Formats: sequence, C-alpha cells, structure tokens
Amino acid sequence: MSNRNEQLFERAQRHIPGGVNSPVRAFRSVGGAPRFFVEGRGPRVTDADGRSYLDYVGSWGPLILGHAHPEVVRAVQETAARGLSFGAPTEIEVDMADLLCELLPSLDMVRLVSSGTEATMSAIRLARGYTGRDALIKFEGCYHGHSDSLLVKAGSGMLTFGNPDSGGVPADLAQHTLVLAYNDVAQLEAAFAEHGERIAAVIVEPVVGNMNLVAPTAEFLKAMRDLCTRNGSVLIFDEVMTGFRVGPQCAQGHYGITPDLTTLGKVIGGGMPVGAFGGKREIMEKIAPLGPVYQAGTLSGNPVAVAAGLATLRLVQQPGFYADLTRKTKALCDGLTAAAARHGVAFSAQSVGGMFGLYFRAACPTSYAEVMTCDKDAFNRFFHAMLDAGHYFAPSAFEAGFVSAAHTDADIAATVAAAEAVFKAW
Ligand code: KE4
Repeated sequence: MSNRNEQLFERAQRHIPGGVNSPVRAFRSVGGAPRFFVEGRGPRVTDADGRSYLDYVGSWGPLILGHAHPEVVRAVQETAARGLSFGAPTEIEVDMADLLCELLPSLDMVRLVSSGTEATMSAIRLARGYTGRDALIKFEGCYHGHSDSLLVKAGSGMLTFGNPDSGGVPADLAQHTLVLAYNDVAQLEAAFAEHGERIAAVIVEPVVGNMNLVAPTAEFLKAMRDLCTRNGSVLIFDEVMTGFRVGPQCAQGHYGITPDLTTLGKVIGGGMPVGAFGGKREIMEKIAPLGPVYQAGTLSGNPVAVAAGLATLRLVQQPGFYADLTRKTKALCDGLTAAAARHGVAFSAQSVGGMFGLYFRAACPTSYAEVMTCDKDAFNRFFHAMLDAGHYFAPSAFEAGFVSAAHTDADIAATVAAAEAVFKAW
C-alpha cells in the first residue's frame, strides 16, 4: 500500500514535469519518492505521512533561523494584511536596500529581484553593458541559476569557449562563456593572458555549494580579484548561497576580497522570493532607468517577501549568532567524521559558517575533479538510512547542507548518533 508521499508524487507527476517545480527535489539523484512536507517548525519538518525529520536542507539555505520563526511569520502576516503587492515603490524596499548597503561595504547600490537566477542573469547583463564586452568566465561545478549564459559546460580544449549544458541554449550564446577549473590559478591566469581584453566578467561561488561544498584557496580568490582589476573585467561574487550564511559580511567579508558586483538570495528572503544584485555605484548606475542596461520585475522588492527577509537579516545580526551557528555546524562535521572513522568508513566533512559538505572519500575535495571521485552510491545509501532515521539531508551527493540557529546541540548530537548507527551497520 503506497503511502501519502508516494500517492502525492504520483498525482504530482500528472501535471507537473517530474512532479516537482525544481529538478533536484525529485530525488532522481538518490532514488525513491520525495517527501512532501506539510509543516516546518524550528529545525524540523513533517512530511505528508506525519513523519518528522531534523532538516539539514532548510529550503536550500534560506531557513537560517529554522522554520516558521515567529518574528518572521509575524512580519509577513502584518505586511500582507496591508496589501500583497503594489508594483510601486514602498518604504520597506528602501529599508532593505539601506540595510544591505550598510551590512556589505562593497554595495553602493542594490536592486531587488525575485530569485537568485534573476540576480545573476541581471548582474551578467550589467557587467556586459558596463564593459561593452561579451565574454564571461565561470567555473565547472559552480551553479548560478538557470539563465542561458550560465548553462554552459567547458569547451573541448583547456581554454576554448563553452558549449550548451542544457537543451534550448543557443550555441552562439554559449560560445561567449569560458568554463575553467575551480581553484586552478594557472588556468585562470592563462585565460586572462589569452582573452583578457574580451572578458566582461568573472562569476564565481566564493564558497561552492553546488558541486557539494568546495572551499576556495586564498590564492584563487586573490588572483581572480587582481586579474579582473588589471583587465577591467567585473568580478561578480555569486553569494546567493553564501550570503549571510557563512558570516555577517558574507564570503567577501570572510575571505577579505571585495567584488565589483555581488548577487544575493536565499537568506535575504528568509524563505520568501527575494534576490538582489548590487555593487559599485559607477556600475549600478548603468541599470535602467538610469542607464542603458534594462532589467525589470513585476514583483521585484515585493513588500511581503522583503518583510520576511528584513526580519531575518535583523535577527542574524544578533551578537554571537554566527559564532554559535559556525560552532554547531562544525560540531556536526566533526561528529560525523569521528563516527565514520570509528567504523572504518571512507568519509570526510567540512564546514564554512553555517554550510557544510559531506563526502564519501577520505579527504575533503578541493576541486571538481576530486568531487567526482566521491562514492555517490555510498552517499545515497547514507542519505536513505538517515532519512529513515529522521534526518533529512540534501537529496544529492553534489549539494551542500545547512544548519539553522534552531538546531540545538542535542539535535546535532542526535544526528551524529544516528549516523554512528548507520556506519556501524555499514
Ligand atoms: P534561485 O534562482 O534558485 O533562487 O537561485 C539560483 C542560484 C544562484 N546561485 C547560487 C550560488 C545558487 O546556489 C542558486 C540556487 N541553489 C540551488 C541549490 N543548489 C537551489 C535549489 C534548486 O535549484 O531547487
């Protein structure tokens, strides 16, 4: 007898492609039927069969405070009661812009949008409009949303421009995107040596969360900054995932590198649809209606969504917030690593702030190539065993995980204990 989740998944597939509104939710990477959640509260989610899980996905990063934080919910309710949307400026959008520019020194100006994809798509168009150049550098394993110029895979040669990485992306658009290896300074230098004057922008996840977690080397980010400066290219930090997740000043504050443009999402919406792009005034003033680079959105800066984001951003500014989140996330990684070691399972884990990576390989990967040597089957086995035990990790071996402020030390210890039982029976 199929359960409610399976019944819902079967029904969902009749009218929604794959039964989901975003592919990774379909569990295709790990197998089985996705869980349909009916409620979230603090660190926990409950599925359609009434099963409760400690949640280490947190809606892919936004839920840094945990689910249904009362102050965030109240902000949404009170704002919504005064009207859902106006398509006109509202004070709350100005409050958000002021707060973001106060929190991030690299932001002179910022434009709100409704998703991370919109933020990165707009930032790239802006960088191309500002420089008058077309070429773009991204890195293999980094994901920046699904706009055409970013759904590109590496070309055949080391420094040849890219090919489409999705149906529907025109080859003559993909050819403007050069896909390089993350953390490979020599290749980045060679690319600028050969194409520097053509490069409009480099876009990078300053901590990668989309090939699992891969941390940057200090040399890599510094080289990127210097090369962009020397060649007049725009450095875009895609902080949709790392923004206010890895620290109070995002990854740019954590690593001390100042980008020209920053894209944001997830945490700044607190679970509601908010994205943003911003940076140097001289660049941002090229955006319509001030300048020639067009960008727009019916629900951009939606007051109800912004209310959730503002409430979240104000709460994460509390003293000690990131120190405690970082401590708990590291405790999870250290606990899982020690448990695996006690039972001889090839496993490693690392964290940056409130995001983490789990790897079924002996050491944490530092590149896309090393990520590809992780044991995907082992991860899938771990994923389902932990899911059955009531601990919900990202349904893919190639995604980062997230801890929220609502996770207690006891929750972390319970997850480590559940993993110990899984590793013991490995
Ligand atoms: P959205 O359009 O999904 O709001 O943001 C796109 C995006 C941009 N940049 C980075 C660094 C991102 O991580 C994302 C989206 N992240 C994925 C998680 N890997 C969202 C989950 C999904 O696609 O359903």
